[in-house]
Amino acid sequence: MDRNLALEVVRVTEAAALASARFMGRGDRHSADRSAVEAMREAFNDMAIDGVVVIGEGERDEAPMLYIGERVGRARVGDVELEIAVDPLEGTNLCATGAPDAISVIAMAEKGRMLRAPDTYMEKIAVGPRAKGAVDLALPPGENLRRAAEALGKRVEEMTVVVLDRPRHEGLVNQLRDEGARIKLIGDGDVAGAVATCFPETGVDVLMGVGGAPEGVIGAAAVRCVGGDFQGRLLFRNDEERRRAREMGLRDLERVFRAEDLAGGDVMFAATGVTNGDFLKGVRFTGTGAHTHSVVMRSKTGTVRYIETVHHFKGKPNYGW
Ligand code: VTB
Repeated sequence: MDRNLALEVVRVTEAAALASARFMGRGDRHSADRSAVEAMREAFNDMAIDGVVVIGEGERDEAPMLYIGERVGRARVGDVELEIAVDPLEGTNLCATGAPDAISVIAMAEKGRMLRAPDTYMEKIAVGPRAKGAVDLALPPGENLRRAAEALGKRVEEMTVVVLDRPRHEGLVNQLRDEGARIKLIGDGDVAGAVATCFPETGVDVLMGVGGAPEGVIGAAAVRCVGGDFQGRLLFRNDEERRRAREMGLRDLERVFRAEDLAGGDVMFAATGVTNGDFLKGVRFTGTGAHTHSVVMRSKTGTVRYIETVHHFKGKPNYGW
């Protein structure tokens, strides 16, 4: 994957972040999401790739754009063929309420290397590079916590585990509390939670619990870029979900997926902050433009680039901001 794509992909997440940030705290998550989707779709047209959306806004008949199977990018002769996972606004409620850690994200992989994840739940565990190999989704949460703590050279009481704040996590949260761990309950956005485990300055050590499967693929791509560990197992609510998973080509529905199974080969990950977060600053409007804060990383080299951009709205393509 051409390294020059790193800058191009950031333009696309920036466009979506700028558009949705207009709706921060306005209590309207649908408009925030729609504006992010529209801006991202439009910004893709300028990108020198021949991409296909593998993880997107839904099936073709339920999403007007960025649907699964949609071709995106300039698609000229010679443009690289890529599989793309998008979440134009990860954390729609976070944006609608002005809560931290709403981001706009894209992950890209070589053709054939990204899992077609059904829109089901996924049980996940993520840790940063220093704890890679120490955890195993098949083990109980307490055991994983202790193993990760040992790998990081910390006491369990010094560990911070990110968990989505959902009733389904009551048992998990109780177990972690019994172990003595510190817990950060988040309203939404477990992609940002997975990414945070790889960056010690966030203070986050482990992500655990059940979130969306599509977000699992994006989180795995991110974690792979920096050598962290991500494992996921699909969870189905009913037979209809199982049927759809089989239809999408999955055979072993109980399987624990490793990061490489979710997003293999060369992958690239880019995110732009919408609201201020542990890892990225949110969009700040200035009157004549805006400042954005993004990260882009590649698995091939492990390079992590932070990009702070000063946008002047005069004379720029207008994606709805
Ligand atoms: C998580 C979270 C997302 O969905 O994947 C979650 O990271 C799982 O679904 O931001 P539930 O809301 O049903 O728990 C989101 O909250 C939204 O896609």
